[in-house]
Amino acid sequence: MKVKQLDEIIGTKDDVDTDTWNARRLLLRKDGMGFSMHDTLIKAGTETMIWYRNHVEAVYCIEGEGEIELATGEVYPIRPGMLYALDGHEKHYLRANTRLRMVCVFNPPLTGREVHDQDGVYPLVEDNELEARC
Ligand code: 9YT
Repeated sequence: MKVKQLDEIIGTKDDVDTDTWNARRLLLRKDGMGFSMHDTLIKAGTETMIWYRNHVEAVYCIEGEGEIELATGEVYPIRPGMLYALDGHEKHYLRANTRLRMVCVFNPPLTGREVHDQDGVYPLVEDNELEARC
């Protein structure tokens, strides 16, 4: 069994900060669970275009207020207790009215360094590439 504390992740390479979000990656592919789990802060007043073309993601809001808008135009408010599961690789906009704190789970698991490209996509890291990177 593994035990981790958020405090031990903050400030390390598994604490990934961008203009619009800050993902504290608690479990990654290297942990061998088959998914990754992140405690992610979405910065207040931001909008992020996201498209997990290579992953499914479940997101559970534990703090803050915001919304998710799908490419179809459907808008869902986000508040504590709201979960969304992107089981169809939906392209979306994530907006934070106040700072959002989200628990995010990805399958396949992130390896750790991923940030969105210009299309909002995280690359899929294959086994052979991972070995080359490590
Ligand atoms: C909710 C969401 O997708 N935020 C972007 C960051 C991502 N969850 C991550 O890498 O932790």
